[in-house]
Amino acid sequence: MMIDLFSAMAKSVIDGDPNTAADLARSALADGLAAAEAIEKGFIPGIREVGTLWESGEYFLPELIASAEAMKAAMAVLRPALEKSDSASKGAGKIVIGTVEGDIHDIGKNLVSAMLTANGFEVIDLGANVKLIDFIEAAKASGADIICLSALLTTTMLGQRRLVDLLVEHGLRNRFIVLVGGAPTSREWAEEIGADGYAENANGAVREAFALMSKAGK
Ligand code: B12
Repeated sequence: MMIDLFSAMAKSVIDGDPNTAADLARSALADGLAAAEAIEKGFIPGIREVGTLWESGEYFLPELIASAEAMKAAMAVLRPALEKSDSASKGAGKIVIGTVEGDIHDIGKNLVSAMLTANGFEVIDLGANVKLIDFIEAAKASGADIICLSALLTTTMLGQRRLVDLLVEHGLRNRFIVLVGGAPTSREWAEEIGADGYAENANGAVREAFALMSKAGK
């Protein structure tokens, strides 16, 4: 049963068991399950639960790290399938993405990156803990349309504001679309800091990226 499979996926992340997580991901693909569905209905609920267990003091850093490893093991199996574009919309635009400096959370950013790739965007992924100036340099060098900034900490989300300010200081604000996301951020936050867009999840990021591209006449 599918429900059992999804809860086994969630459990493998909660238990911090990368081998089981990868096995479940592999067998899901073999059974014809869509990678996106396995992630959304199986693995993400698992890592969310881990966040709750951490918040309530039941999980400590070692458990958090083990769970993140399990999540990554599943993603490593699922990401190639996720990125296999239906190629209807190649050349949707060029995107530079990364998690801002001081922040090493990259699971959500990787998911956003994979979904954008799957939808025809050319994605330059700078990784996590990325210096703000490096986003700007990479965007300039590649002629990117959009800069995507991920932040998972209330402290590092301030880097998103700083990036927008830096673009203004460099006279580049009109050259790039800025799209922000990550658990502590919101549409209100995006508006407050003068970013162009915000999305709550990876599918939303794809929708928002397309909408912002057409709004900018690109
Ligand atoms: C896994 C995890 C870790 C892993 C990260 C592994 C990795 N490689 O990513 C490890 C163990 C390393 C870790 C470390 C820490 N963590 Co942590 N971590 C989490 C946890 C449990 C899950 C995050 C996650 O992967 N979620 C799943 C993904 C799929 O969701 P997501 O990241 O939100 O991304 C989605 C959306 O936000 C959106 N999105 C994301 N990025 C972008 C970008 C754009 C442009 C767009 C449009 C959309 C978008 O789309 C994504 C897909 O749907 C969260 C709990 C939580 N509720 O978020 C805490 C959490 C983020 N961590 C927290 C903390 C405190 C820490 C530490 C400081 C702990 C410590 N004391 O050392 C360190 C920070 C180290 C650092 N400097 O960065 C806090 C942050 C509190 C705060 N408000 O600031 C949280 C919220 C836990 C908590 N409730 O207290 N963590």
